[in-house]
Amino acid sequence: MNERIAVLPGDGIGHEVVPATLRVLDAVVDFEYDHVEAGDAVAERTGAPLPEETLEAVSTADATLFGATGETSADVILPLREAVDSFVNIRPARTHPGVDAVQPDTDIVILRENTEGVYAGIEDRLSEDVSTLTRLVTQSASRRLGEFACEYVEANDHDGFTIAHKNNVMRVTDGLFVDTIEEVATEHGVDVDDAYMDAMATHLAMDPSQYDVIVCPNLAGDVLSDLAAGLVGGLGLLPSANVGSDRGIFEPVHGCAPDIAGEGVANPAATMFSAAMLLEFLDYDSEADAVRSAVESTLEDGPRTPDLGGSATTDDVADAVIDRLP
Ligand code: GGG
Repeated sequence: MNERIAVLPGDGIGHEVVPATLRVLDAVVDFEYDHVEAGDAVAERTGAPLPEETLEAVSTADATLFGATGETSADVILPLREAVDSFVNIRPARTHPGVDAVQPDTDIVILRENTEGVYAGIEDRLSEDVSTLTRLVTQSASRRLGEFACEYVEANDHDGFTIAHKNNVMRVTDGLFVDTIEEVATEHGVDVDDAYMDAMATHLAMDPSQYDVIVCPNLAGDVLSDLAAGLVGGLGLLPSANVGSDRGIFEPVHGCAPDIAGEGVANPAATMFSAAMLLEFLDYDSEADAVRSAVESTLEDGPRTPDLGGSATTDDVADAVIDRLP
């Protein structure tokens, strides 16, 4: 039976990079698509950003290809991640031959905790003057992330991982996060070290080669991955996989880019790399390799969108990628 993929472009350039990526997917697999909607435009039209049928489609699909949302991100992507029990967001950042990079030696993978931290949504407005945010860190989520990190480094031949944290300030929450993950790494015999996330940001900007796999809390992962995108050529290049026990949501790291939305010039590479991660997740390994190689080859000497210094359209890039598939 064909895999059933929920397709959710979201807002802005999501409506450009997702269709371009579906053309590439259609050239290598025969999936059944369930087209659904959510985001700012849906909220404006209906009053609610995440329709029930979208939640249902994503909760039951084999995987979801997601574009981007804007103002309603918290109301869309956070419940969707919860719906597929996605406890980790995998965000690889590496340089690509032919693409100018601030740091050409970047090859890191960020494993971002995906359910809690300051993104748990526990915020309050206590008075005109005072607002609060509760930072949730549990031993169970930290353990689950630690287990995943150990299995990930073992399966992908990494030497170990570095935990990014701020346990000198957030002593209780990041204390629990670091202690739990270190304990799991010791149980697995996996090498682990740690770094303060602020110092890590400086190290990443100056010499990213000192890091390989980084395991971090939710907000730190969101910020560090955008920093990593800046090192390798921009947000148009970074994919991500929200992985749960048996479902996943695959999305570019970038947002809906209202400044260029509608012009047809958004870089689809991040979404295409995300589609390659989706294929891998569903065990279509050779198709994943084919898509990844075709996108790499296009980045190296094919048409480029304006973010990479070219004048090609999103569809020109998709055409070139499809031409380079085996
Ligand atoms: N496709 C990525 C996207 O829509 N990003 C918007 C955003 O703010 N995401 C928050 C998050 O990744 O937690």
